[in-house]
Amino acid sequence: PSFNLYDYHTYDDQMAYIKSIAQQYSYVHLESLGKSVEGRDIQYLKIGYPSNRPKNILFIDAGIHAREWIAPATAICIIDRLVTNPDYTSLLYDIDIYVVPNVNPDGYEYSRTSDRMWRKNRSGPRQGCYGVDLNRNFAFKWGYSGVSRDPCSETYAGSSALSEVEAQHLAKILDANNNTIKAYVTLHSYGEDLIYPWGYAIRTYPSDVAELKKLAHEAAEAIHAVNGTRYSVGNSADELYPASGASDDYSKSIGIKFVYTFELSPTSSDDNFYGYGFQFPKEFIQPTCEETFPGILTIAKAVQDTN
Ligand code: 0X9
Ligand code: ZN
Repeated sequence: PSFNLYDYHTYDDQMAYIKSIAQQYSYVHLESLGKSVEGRDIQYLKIGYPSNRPKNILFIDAGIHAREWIAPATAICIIDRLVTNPDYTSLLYDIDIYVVPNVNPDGYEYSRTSDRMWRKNRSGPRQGCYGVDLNRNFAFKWGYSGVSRDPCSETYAGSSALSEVEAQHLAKILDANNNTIKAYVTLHSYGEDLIYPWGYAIRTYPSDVAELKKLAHEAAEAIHAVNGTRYSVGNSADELYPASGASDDYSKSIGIKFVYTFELSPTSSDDNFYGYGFQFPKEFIQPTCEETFPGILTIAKAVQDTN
């Protein structure tokens, strides 16, 4: 009742909010992926009406990187939009939408209370340093590019593929549903980019890249129509940089069709890396959610069309 969608919240408050949504709506269920390394429960929502046949799934996660606060805030706002608007009832009869608002609760809390620029999880220490970059820890081309073997680095890939419990939990649910998850969207910040695999090497694309690109452009167009924000669409390695072991490449490698990383606002052109890029004022949560939501709906409709 008192939850403000347009503010940044503690992890406990985020979880209390999604729990309250599950209690309020019969077609929403609260589940757990498992615990983080510090023992926080990584909870998520399954949104969709029951059906006799297996339903295809749009899987959304956020918060893999601790400091990217706009991502969990947007995920939670997307949940609110989906459940409070009756326009989406028929969509939710056709497909299920799973939303994990915060994959890395330990890192998020550390970013809130100790080091605003924290990116990794909080495992360790190793050589006196904490954390693995969860978006370098997945089991596809692990350690191949854009990673560090130094535990003190921001992009430390971990001691082995899936060494981290948070990555294990996410991989497990993706693996278990790889035939029915038709789209995987992972919310990050920042840059205003909508990027697709493969991310591990430049100019290296899945065989269905034309379809990925087409849907990405449709989603970017839907985003643009809201406030005029122009997302750059492209291959993640070409558009940003090569980096392997990320959750998007992993999802694509296990056969999920439409795989996207959203780098939410702000854009990188008008700020400084250690400035408000990650420290995006709460006033921007609402416009970011309002424009991201139709981008997500575009992908949800593509999942619906796979029926
Ligand atoms: O480097 C990352 O993990 C992502 N950018 S961020 O600024 N949020 O850290 C981009 C990941 C893109 N995907 C792959 N390289 N596979
Ligand atoms: Zn990120």
